[in-house]
Amino acid sequence: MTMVTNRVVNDWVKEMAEMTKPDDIVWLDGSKEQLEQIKRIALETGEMIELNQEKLPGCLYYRTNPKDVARDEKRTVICTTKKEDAGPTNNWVAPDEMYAKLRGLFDGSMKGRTMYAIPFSMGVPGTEFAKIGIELTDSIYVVLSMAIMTRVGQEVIDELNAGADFTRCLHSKAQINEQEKYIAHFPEDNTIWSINSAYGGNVLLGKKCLALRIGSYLGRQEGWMAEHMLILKIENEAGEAKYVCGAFPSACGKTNLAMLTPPEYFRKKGYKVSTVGDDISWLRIGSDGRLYAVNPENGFFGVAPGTNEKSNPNALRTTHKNTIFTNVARNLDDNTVWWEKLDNDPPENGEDWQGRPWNGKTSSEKGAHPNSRFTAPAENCPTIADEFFTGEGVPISAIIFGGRRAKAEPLVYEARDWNHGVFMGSAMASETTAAANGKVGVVRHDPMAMLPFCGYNMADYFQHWIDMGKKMTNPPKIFHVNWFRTDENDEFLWPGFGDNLRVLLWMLDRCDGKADAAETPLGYEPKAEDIDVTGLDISPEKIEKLLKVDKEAWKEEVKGIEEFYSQFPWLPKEVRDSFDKLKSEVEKM
Ligand code: SAT
Ligand code: MN
Repeated sequence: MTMVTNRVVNDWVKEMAEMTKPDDIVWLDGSKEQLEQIKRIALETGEMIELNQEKLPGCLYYRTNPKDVARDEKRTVICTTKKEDAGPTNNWVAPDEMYAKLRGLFDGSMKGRTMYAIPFSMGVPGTEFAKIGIELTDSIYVVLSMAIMTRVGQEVIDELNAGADFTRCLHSKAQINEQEKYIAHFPEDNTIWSINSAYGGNVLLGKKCLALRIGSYLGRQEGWMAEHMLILKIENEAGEAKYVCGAFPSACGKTNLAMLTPPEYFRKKGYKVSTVGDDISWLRIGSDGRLYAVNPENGFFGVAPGTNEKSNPNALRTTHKNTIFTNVARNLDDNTVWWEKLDNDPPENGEDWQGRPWNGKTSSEKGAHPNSRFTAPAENCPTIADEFFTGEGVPISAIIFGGRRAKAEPLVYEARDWNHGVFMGSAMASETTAAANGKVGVVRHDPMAMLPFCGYNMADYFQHWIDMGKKMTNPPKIFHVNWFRTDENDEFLWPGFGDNLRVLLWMLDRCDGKADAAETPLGYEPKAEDIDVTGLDISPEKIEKLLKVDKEAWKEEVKGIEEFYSQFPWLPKEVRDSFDKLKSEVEKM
């Protein structure tokens, strides 16, 4: 391995090591041999557990501290010189103050440990989209996870030695003291410091911290977008490919949609769905005036519970080798893993996510934590698209916004134009999930699914969307979906999963000018007969219910949006105008 010769890099690593005082520093070269060696250390210390190597080759098991099981939004801060640059939806601390506090916490935090230096790329190195980072960490779990989730190694070192800029990422698990946990972003310095956590979203700093918070900040400066979006490729019977992006809050089915299995009727006709990404998109305008997207990640950090042969067989396949399982239940008889809804055969002789003896057949307690995860290489995915590997960007026909909403939100509607679509994204709300600490099932506004991930003022972010629209001659159409609407008995009205393709196909027909639609106060809706339900047992009345725009419910929605907007001293005029129009149209219903 060639050494890192870039002085800026070496000075920074030296400074961080002087503060954190590790026993030694190990640079990652991305080789299998080195990772294997590091893994052995984690197995020896008991930090990680090797699973059944016949059934789950290369797979490891990891447990976090029971108080450290999800992203922590309260402890996540954006440190900009001016408070208004972080905006009303972010926690803000002045950079000097935060650095001072964190220097105190990082002082000696790696004593007795090794500091690993991970050179990584988000995006395929050398492509227009790619960005480089270095994460310094004292956690082997982070090392092995980053080796799955990002592209680590020599190519990145070569770029650094050629003088490439990089995001400075520092992580120490320290004592996992929740009182002193911070995930701090310094966008003006291209720097992230995270301490006292060992849970994925807080510590795999390439993911939410770099690819979304710092990424969105850089995107605004440099004229591109970093979004919390999956990327899906859909091929029709003639083999023509189209690509869509979808923004949904955490744990609302992005991974399932990204790996969708078409219903049999469409499969037989020759439809094919492949996966480009399941969580993050970086988007740039191409020379043809269209919007192009890449997935900057190299793996999936997916929610385990609910993943099964029916809901997502592709995700299940993806996790059968070289995967790290976090906070799921263990089957001690054959040293494999289990989680709720995996199958109807929970282990009798098991261990729950906290390592306590657990009989899944008789216990009323959950075996896996609701936010337990798999960290799996994208290359394992049976439906991974070729375009994932080139990192060149795929042209996006449609952008989908969606949330988890029992009431009010119809199955699908289309924005009248880009600006109206930006409004729709800004007004999005969803029921909270176990992906973040806090109450579950409460409706909260989550614009573009970016509320926890936007690295700057959200009003500026809406403006950036509007500005990007002005630069595109052929922008994607924008849609809103809700797979989670329920009836009077709280039963889901729509089957979801693979059948979501039926809704996607209506959207793509709209993009081609081939499908009909009706005007509603929300935008264009399909008529019940416009959605192809061949092979699905669903009554036209149910579809009507799914599409219904209820005046009383929408009067409440309008109030909720108004209240959410009230925290912003200003909003783009285009967003305000769309809101005013919605409000008056709902009144007129
Ligand atoms: O824990 S992560 O932030 O990486 C996943 C998510 O919440 O979307
Ligand atoms: Mn996510």
